[in-house]
Amino acid sequence: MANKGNQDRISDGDKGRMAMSMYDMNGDGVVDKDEFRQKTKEMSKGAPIDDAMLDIAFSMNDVNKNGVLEASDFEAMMKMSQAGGRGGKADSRGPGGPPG
Ligand SMILES: [Ca+2]
Ligand SMILES: [Ca+2]
Repeated sequence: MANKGNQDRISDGDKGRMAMSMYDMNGDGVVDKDEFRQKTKEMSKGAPIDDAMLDIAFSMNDVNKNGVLEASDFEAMMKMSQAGGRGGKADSRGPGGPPG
């Protein structure tokens, strides 16, 4: 592959797909709530996670609200978090969210 000197040039779409495929356990191209739960619990290494909290996280990630997470959902999430955490112009938004 020819990617000399531009290793950082991964498009948002690619990042979205990569993030999605991390959660997509059965490889059907979408992440359903079950996969999301399983993967999140797996990554939390035994830390207790409320199913209710997972539901909230899932619906937050499901940007287009069709009940499953697709690459485009992850892409949209990434764009949102980039827009918020880009250092520089501080908005009058207060410091982050509440802890927990
Ligand atoms: Ca899947
Ligand atoms: Ca979706």
